[in-house]
Amino acid sequence: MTILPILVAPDPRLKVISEPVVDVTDDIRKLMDDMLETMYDAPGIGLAAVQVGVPKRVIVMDLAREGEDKSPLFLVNPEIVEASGDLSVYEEGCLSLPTYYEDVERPSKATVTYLDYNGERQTIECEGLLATCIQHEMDHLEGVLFVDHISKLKRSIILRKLQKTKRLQKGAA
Ligand code: GNR
Ligand code: NI
Repeated sequence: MTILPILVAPDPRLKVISEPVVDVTDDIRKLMDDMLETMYDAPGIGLAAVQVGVPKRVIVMDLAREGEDKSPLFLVNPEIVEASGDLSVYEEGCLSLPTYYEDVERPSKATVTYLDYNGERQTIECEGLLATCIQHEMDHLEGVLFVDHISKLKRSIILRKLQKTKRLQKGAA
């Protein structure tokens, strides 16, 4: 398995709309294995393929806490088939927006269908952090980041600071 570099905003590759996967092949499974290792290393609770520069509709997640057994979830071509009218607010972070956290409001519950690691269709009912995380990851597949859900002022401050950090890192190298 390989730890892949994670793209950090602002980066035009994070705005690309990801393509559906035609078939869950060994190559897709290898991508999911590498993404999972990358996510655990980061560490994070979810990762979309586009965050490692692969614009395919592939997501890995693991909501297990430190000390608990790992429980990886692999979602290919996920679709929200139902979302609740009631919303909840969660303070979100993103590996592509390192060190920034903001409250985001989303449907509290969602029903999601997807293909699993073996290419079999699954349906899950999500609520709480799982619902938040799945919607956050599915946004990535549309080129959307959590900062796109907050005020324009907060968004531009965060993106400007990240741009500046990149400039300073380039200069130091
Ligand atoms: O690790 C992550 N934590 C997190 C916290 C609250 C809401 C969403 C997330 S997802 C994020 C990893 C990530 O950037 N996935 O795309
Ligand atoms: Ni993210």
